[in-house]
Amino acid sequence: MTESTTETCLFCRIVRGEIPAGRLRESPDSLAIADISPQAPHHCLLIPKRHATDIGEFMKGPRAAEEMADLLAVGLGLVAEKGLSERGYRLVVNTGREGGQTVPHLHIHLLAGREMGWPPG
Ligand code: IU
Repeated sequence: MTESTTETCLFCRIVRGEIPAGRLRESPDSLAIADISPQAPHHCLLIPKRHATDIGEFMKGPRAAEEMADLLAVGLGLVAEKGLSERGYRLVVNTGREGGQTVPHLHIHLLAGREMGWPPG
């Protein structure tokens, strides 16, 4: 699915402001929100405004490289703002069923503030 937006997608609805969320940072192409069920002291979601179900679909877009760079820049802005780089942090893209993806709109998890295990569960 590569439409720019959808009526029913949860994250498209958050981007449009139809569903409230803890909006942390925004650019014309990207939105960062606080995860509703945080798995670490800092748990944000970096969401591209253009709808794509996963990273494979997203990267087919004509401006994908630019949009992805912007999404990461928004995330790194949060890293700087919250002072996370010294202790470290983790970026995660769950993809598909076995990858643990539950919301079918690409998003990058930004997790920080506790010791992370490896491998992830
Ligand atoms: P996942 O990688 O697709 O499993 O991540 C989806 C995330 O979206 C997950 O961490 C949820 O807690 C989060 N989330 C949210 O922030 N707000 C919501 O209304 C819903 C899910 I539903």
